[in-house]
Amino acid sequence: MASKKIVGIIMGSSSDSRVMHDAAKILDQFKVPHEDQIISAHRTPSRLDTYAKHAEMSGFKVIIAGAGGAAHLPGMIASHTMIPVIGVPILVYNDKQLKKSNSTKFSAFGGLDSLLSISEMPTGSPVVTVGINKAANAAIYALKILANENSTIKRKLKNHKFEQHSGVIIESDELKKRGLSEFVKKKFK
Ligand code: RP5
Repeated sequence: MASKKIVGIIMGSSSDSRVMHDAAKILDQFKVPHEDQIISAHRTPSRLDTYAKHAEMSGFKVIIAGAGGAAHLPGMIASHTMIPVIGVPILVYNDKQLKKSNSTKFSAFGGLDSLLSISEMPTGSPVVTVGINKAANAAIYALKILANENSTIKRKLKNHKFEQHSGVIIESDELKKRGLSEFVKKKFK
């Protein structure tokens, strides 16, 4: 596939990067080039317009925008561009500390704040919204949009669906063979 970046991944803070990495992983798996940036709607407001112009000049076909809390980024970007925006509501992860720790910080309402902020855009500037922290789904949705014009991506998506189907059949056969008690013991040991 060509190396021209066709998807923009943006996030409101470096603390969103761990969640947004899930989107990058899927796009990488499908060999779809993407550009990743931090654009904060409240800390760098002047960059919103600049980024939207940059995205259009670059020929991005989709923008995936993740933000937590009041989560203005996806909606603000959508209001600045014709490019479809997929919003990822983030239940904030604190990975900003120099020393990596497993401790997490949560947005005040467990991500519901960002989910509503992103999905409840007033009529006129829609943002398609995935579930809380579901950056992988945002990437899959982006691929579906791209697949309208790209038969290679469409073929890979069909294969991805087939793999999901086969995965369930394989697990179901094993469950049937072992019985539920043994299956659970093995799967969650
Ligand atoms: C939002 O505020 C960001 O998208 C992030 O999810 C949240 C918290 O940001 P930090 O305080 O961790 O930078 O703008």
